[in-house]
Formats: sequence, C-alpha cells, structure tokens
Amino acid sequence: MSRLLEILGSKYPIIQGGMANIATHELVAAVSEAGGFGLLASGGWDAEKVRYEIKKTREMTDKPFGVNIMLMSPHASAMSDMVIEEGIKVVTTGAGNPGIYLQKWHNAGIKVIPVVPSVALAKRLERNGADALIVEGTEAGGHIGEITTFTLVPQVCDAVSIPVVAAGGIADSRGFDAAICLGASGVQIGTVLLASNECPVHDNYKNRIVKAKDTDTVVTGRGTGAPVRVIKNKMSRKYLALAKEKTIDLEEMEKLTLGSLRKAVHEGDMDGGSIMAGQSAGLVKSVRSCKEIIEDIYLNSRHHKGII
Ligand code: TUI
Repeated sequence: MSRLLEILGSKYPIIQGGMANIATHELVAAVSEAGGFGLLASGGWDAEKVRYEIKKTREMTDKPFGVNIMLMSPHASAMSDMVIEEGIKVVTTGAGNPGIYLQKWHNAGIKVIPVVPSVALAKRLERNGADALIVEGTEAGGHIGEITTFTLVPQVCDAVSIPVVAAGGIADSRGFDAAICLGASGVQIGTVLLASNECPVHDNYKNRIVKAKDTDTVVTGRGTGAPVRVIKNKMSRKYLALAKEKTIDLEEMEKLTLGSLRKAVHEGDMDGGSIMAGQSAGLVKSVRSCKEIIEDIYLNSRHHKGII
C-alpha cells in the first residue's frame, strides 16, 4: 500500500477538497463511501458547526474522512482543538501556514496534510513534520496561489520526500494520470464534485459548472492578498471594480466573498453570488453520483490499468 493510502486509510488516493460552505456531511459521506477521502470544510463556519458536521458524517459512514481547516478563518484556533477532542485522524489545512498547530496535532496522533502553493512552504512544512502535502496549482477554484499544477507539482516532488497530492485542474482519469507522471501519489478534486448528486449546492450552481467553458473562470482579489477563482458573472465584475478602486481591505473582501458564496450555494443566485470553481469546470459535462465520478477517475486511469 502507498504511504499516502496508509495515511488516509481510503480505498483510492483521491481526496475531496474541503470547499467552504459546501463540503458538509452529505458530500463528505458520499465521497468516503465511494472509496475517496472526504474532507469536511471549515471556512465560513465556527467550531461547533463543524463538530455537528463530524457527528452527522459518522452517522452516515464508517469510512475514514478528515477535516480541512481554513487558516484565514477567525475560528481556526478553536477548530484546531475541536478536531483533537473529536478524535479526527487526518487534518488538511489551507490559506496559510499551519506551523503553530503541527506539534499539538502530532501529539494527538493526527496526520497533517497542508495545502501549499509554493516550493518554499512545502520545504518548510516538511521540516516541521507535515505527513504529506497537497500541492495546489492556480487552476483550482476558490483561494489560490500563482503557480500552475503542471509546473509546481514536479518542483515540490523534487524538493521533498513526503507524499505529494496534486490539486488544481484535475477532473478525470487523464488528470489523475498526469499527476502521477509528475510524481504525485494521488489527487485532490473539488470542481468536478460540485456537479455531483450528493453535493448540497443549489441546482443552478451544478448546472453552471456543467455549462462552463474553458474561459469562464476569472481570478478576483489579485493584489488584495487573497486571489479567488470564480465563474465570471455580475459579482466577479463588481469585485474586480472594487479592487481597482482600492476601497476594500482584505478582511472586508473575505466577508464579501464568503457572504456571496452562500448566496450562490444556498439561493442559486448566479448573478449576485460568488460561484467558486476551478478551470476544470470546462471538463465537467454532467451531474453524476460521487461514486461514478471517483470510479471514473481511478478505474479508467492508465495508472490503475498498469499502463503507466
Ligand atoms: O484554501 C484554499 N481554497 C479556498 S479557502 C476559501 S474561503 C476564502 N474566501 C475568501 C477569501 C479567502 C478564502 C475558498 N477557497 N485552498 C488552499 C490554498 N492554500 N490555496 C492557497 C493556499 C495557501 C496560500 C498561502 C497556503 C499557504 C499559504 O501560505 C502563506 C504563508 O503564510 O506562507
């Protein structure tokens, strides 16, 4: 068994991204039941809401799952204790450096897999004891770094010896195989799972992903320190205008972004909502079950067939 699968305990080396306001127990349980590794999100929620989501997920599946901690959240510190109290075995982190929590989590027997957007942070976190890394390219949806998956993954693989998971731009078995060829041990997927039956977003959101073409995403907030990739709409144009005027700071931008994400997720508002999605939206052609999506990626991969 690969080192990554030993850490995750899942059937397939496919992790579901911890999408803020979206990755609830419904999606996480479905992904883990399908043999992937589900991750409860924490962005936009407090620690008690995530504790409740852990309980609900455990009612739906006995398969392993983890929690993603969004480090820019004001609740990150409370969340870091809550996952220990709840006996969570795997934590991934995003949108910051989890260095201050690593020792505490390791003492509690938790495996830590930070998301990194650069070689420098990857090296630093390996030195600090990270168990594996999710290397996320700028093709991803939501909050992103600058470097492409295609160039970043092999550079991180050269720089570290812990398992690497590729993220950003992967939606099918071809992307999975490409990630393996670049040196990754597995992949993280988000956008393709937005268009799943079990994903708790509004049908308008799912249909917008299915309809998206290659050039339909845009990055807002570049220059504010929190670039976010979304589907182009009225709201994304508003952000870009606000950022140009420099009338908005990082904290305000985060509030606006997460508030309007909720509008898209819950109300299906495709004009005033923020439709976070990665560039792989152009690859998504239909709404399927999580099982179909995950098995399509793994079982159709040349890696699984032994060709590469
Ligand atoms: O975190 C994500 N994706 C997200 S978080 C999110 S919620 C949000 N909403 C509005 C504004 C900001 C966030 C939506 N999507 N992906 C993982 C990720 N982590 N991408 C980039 C990073 C990252 C960036 C800088 C990780 C570490 C980092 O370190 C900087 C440092 O401190 O060295």
